[in-house]
Amino acid sequence: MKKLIPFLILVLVAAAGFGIWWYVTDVLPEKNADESSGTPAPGEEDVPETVVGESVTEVAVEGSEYSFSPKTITVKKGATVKLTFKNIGNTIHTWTIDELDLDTGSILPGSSKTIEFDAVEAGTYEIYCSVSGHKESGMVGTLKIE
Ligand SMILES: [Cu+2]
Repeated sequence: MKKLIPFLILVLVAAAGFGIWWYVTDVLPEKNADESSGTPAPGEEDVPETVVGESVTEVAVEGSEYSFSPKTITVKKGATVKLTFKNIGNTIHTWTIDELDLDTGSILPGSSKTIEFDAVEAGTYEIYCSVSGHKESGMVGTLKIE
């Protein structure tokens, strides 16, 4: 019997070792799989739905000394707006809305530029030409998002 004790200890250690190995290789992976399947992967949660068929509104504006035509632009909330500003005047002009961070930059006479933006928030926004003195000379307009 005394000779059997070291042998039994060896068997117990081996069994324990096998038990740990079995737990790590078989049970843990399944546990992890169960946990991850219940929660969405990062980036998948709270993604706003893309509206199918969202409209693109194309707007053409001309600028000269010292006015915009059309002066007032109305677009639908949620629309993607493609706005083309053409300078038909004899000096540099811009089409700018500070509140929406929109600006064509300086457009040379005879040139044009298209900017694209999403009409996200309903409201009335002031358009102006940012060239010094032009706003004061009446180069202003209104963008309405409704
Ligand atoms: Cu101007």
